[in-house]
Amino acid sequence: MKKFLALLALLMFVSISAIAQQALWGVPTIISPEVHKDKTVTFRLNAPNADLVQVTGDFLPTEKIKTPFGEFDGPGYADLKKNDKGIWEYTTPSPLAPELYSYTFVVDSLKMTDPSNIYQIRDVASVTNIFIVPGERADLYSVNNVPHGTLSKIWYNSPSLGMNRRLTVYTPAGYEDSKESYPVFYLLHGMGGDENAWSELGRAAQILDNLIAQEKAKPMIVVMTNGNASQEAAPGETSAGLLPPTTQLPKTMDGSFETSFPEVVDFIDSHYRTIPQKSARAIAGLSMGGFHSLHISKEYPDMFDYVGLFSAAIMPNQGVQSPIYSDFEGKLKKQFDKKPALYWIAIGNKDFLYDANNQFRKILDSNNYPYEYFETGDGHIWKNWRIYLTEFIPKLFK
Ligand code: FER
Repeated sequence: MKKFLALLALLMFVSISAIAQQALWGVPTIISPEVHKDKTVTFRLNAPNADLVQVTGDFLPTEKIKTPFGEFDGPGYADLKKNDKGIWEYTTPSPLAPELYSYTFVVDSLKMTDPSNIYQIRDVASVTNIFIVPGERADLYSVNNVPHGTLSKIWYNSPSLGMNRRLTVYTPAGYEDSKESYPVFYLLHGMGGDENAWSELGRAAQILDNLIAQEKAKPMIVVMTNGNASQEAAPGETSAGLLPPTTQLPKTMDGSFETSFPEVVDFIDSHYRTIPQKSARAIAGLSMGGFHSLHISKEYPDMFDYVGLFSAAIMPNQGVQSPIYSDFEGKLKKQFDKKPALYWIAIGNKDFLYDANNQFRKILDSNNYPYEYFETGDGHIWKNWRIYLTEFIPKLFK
């Protein structure tokens, strides 16, 4: 009997541990990437049978790539070298500037993420690894030892779009225990993005935590919408199942999202402790989200005192019909007659929307509408949008 009980106990232990320990043995045995003290970085991949291992990412000098929008500078490539243990390795020849970088490996022409690096993010339909070279502005992208805000995923009802839709909402540290009311910043993503984009690719929560802790930003609520009017939520977060992400969604940039936007503001003002007035509301977005911010802020000129266009698309595509886009200059005049506290335009000098932004600025200039302009290098990339966010937030709610 004793023997039987001991056997039973052993069997139970083995079966429980088989369930409990299935992931315990997956700890990587090599370190990749390794960010050295001198800010050079080493990438490693254990692939003894591979013939060619490369790393591609935005830390490398750019190369020309073909896209549906034309030819642009894209992430460059570097070859790894195999050592006698079958481990491929590449160390950057010089220190990298502080920044959040993304990369993948290419193994015998197969693009793959780094199995030693669990830190991955999705950008539209691509997944890449990330690493941070610390220092300067990049320290705003790291989780630091400061009070942290809360990120919530919350559903609101949109009668005009006919569905419940998901928002990501950042409430600043202390929100839960305070009785205060806060200003609200609506932060909008680009094409192929969703309500997750700014918190994941844009490091919005880290940037806000850090700027608020440094007293460079007012504590604020930040609402990250889903700007795809045909979508309830990010891919995989709806009853439609684990759909592949796409930029080709119905109702893209056709006026539907702009028309529905007051429903978001009403929901936020009725569910959070907000200061429900123009002087305490900001709206900004990247690319399609900049386009949305431009058109929403001029459609509802009493709603937002602070407007940010980050690498924004400006005009609707040809053939798009919506009252939202009619009387462009007349509505702009109404908006600027009401003297917004800040109209802020930022773009990289290699962005495919650079010329469109110049033309828009000419319209503003010729009417003497005041705005601030911030130009960076590079093109239509997340590095720029994180920079713009860190520049824009300290200007809000002064
Ligand atoms: C366009 C220019 C820019 C356009 C879309 C964009 C659909 C948006 C790009 C982005 O959000 O990254 O003409 O047409």
